Amino acid sequence: MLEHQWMMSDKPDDESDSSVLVETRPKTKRPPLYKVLLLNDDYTPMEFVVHVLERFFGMTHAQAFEIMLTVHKKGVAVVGVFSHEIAETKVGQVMDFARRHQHPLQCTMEREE
Ligand code: TYC
Repeated sequence: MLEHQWMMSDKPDDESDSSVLVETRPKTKRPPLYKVLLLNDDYTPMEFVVHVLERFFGMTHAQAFEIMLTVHKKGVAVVGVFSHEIAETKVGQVMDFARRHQHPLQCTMEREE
């Protein structure tokens, strides 16, 4: 009785050619996150900034007061981290609210490393 030998590509579902089926790591990348920054200025009232942080960033009065003081002393602070779309919305809401109240408060966003 002759022994049968499988030859290259004569076997059903041949996976011996490494160029055909190679395990690759899934290339799914998480979407980047964006820091929303609040900037200090000399004119916006402290209570207005506290109100902004409560209203648009869901902070308690105590949290908002603490972050406001950090911005006042250090010049800038991260007030939240969001997807690009949510960060843009928050920046727009703060800038619009400040403009409507004629305060020079500035809010920007920055891509996280
Ligand atoms: N520096 C402002 C003042 O003394 C208060 C202030 C805090 C303004 C934070 C902006 O993002 C700000 N009235």
